[in-house]
Amino acid sequence: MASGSETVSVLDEHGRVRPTAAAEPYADRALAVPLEQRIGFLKDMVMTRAFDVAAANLQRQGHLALWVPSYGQEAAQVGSGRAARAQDTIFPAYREHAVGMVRGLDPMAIIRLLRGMSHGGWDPAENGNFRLYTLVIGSQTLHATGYAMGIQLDGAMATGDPETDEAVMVYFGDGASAQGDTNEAFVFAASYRTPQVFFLQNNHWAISVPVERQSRVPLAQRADGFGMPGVRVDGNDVLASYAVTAELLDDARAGRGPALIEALTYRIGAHTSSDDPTKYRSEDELARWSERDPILRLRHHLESEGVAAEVFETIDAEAAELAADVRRQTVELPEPPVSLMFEHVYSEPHPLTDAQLEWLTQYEASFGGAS
Ligand SMILES: Cc1ncc(C[n+]2csc(CCOP(=O)(O)OP(=O)(O)O)c2C)c(N)n1
Ligand SMILES: [Mg+2]
Repeated sequence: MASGSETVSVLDEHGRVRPTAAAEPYADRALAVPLEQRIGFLKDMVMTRAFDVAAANLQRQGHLALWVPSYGQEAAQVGSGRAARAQDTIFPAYREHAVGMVRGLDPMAIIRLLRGMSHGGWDPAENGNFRLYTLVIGSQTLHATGYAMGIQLDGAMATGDPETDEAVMVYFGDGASAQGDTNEAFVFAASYRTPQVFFLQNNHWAISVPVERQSRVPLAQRADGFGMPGVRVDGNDVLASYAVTAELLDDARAGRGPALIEALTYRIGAHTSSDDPTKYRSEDELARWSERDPILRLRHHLESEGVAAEVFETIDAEAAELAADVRRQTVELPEPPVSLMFEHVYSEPHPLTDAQLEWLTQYEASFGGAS
């Protein structure tokens, strides 16, 4: 059977434990996740959702230049993000807010980026090796593969020590799967057997282009042609997402080569705040996927495991607090000085940028107010 033709799922749509046939190699690992950790997954997902909704509203109120919603993709992101080890390096695209948060990134760093206040975002070394967002579709797959080749050259893998062996995980979308960069990254990764996992979130849309335009076969099957395993996972099932990623990252760290995961999920929100999805997708489709909300699924599962109502109430209250805090901090953000955009163009002072700064400073002063 070609890999990727079946979907790994452990929780069904109602949150019941019903592993599919394809889940067989991963089910033990998924079901061994202690209840406390499953509650932690729910908290990660609920916190990210609250952050995402607050940020989308802030954009609508004029406080952010742009917002890129993660709404609906929380299980794919939290499951995979929590499967990575501290020493692993993560290359996101631009929608992976949940992954950033589980790696310890202050969500205000994302806010500052999308308010246009910072020109990169954060220092990955101080933020869980969570590298910078990239809007150039698919480019991060090459960065990730290059980094993974570096790990190989450094001998920082396959030593047999799970505490220090490193791997890389790169996130990208169904649209990015059709980019040249991504396919070149697959070629290099497979032929050099780099220690990395390609985590493809198939959220069914690349802005207004449906996934059917990207491929005639399930995207996970593409891995076969490059010579690496491809696994299709139910991306709205956090336990499946966690178990498959943990397994394949272990393989990568141990020197057993790269793999492709296709996580089936759905972008419930707009592509970005500049997009109007009602122009190209049906209400029925949206309603069908809204019923498969990954947070509700995990919540139903935890309820059936006997988790008390107060636990959910506490999580919801903490999430509301985070959202309020993000709103408060955002409206209080100071305007950055106009000089900031010139400061990081070159590492040394440069006469051209100096002249431009001088001109802009005088121009701002011509309005009479403080610049
Ligand atoms: C190289 C490049 N081409 C085109 C674009 C414009 N663009 C921005 S997002 C996007 C769609 C990406 O879809 P997908 O990879 O499925 O990711 P998603 O946004 O669904 O998470 C495109 C074409 C871009 N940013 N970079
Ligand atoms: Mg997509």
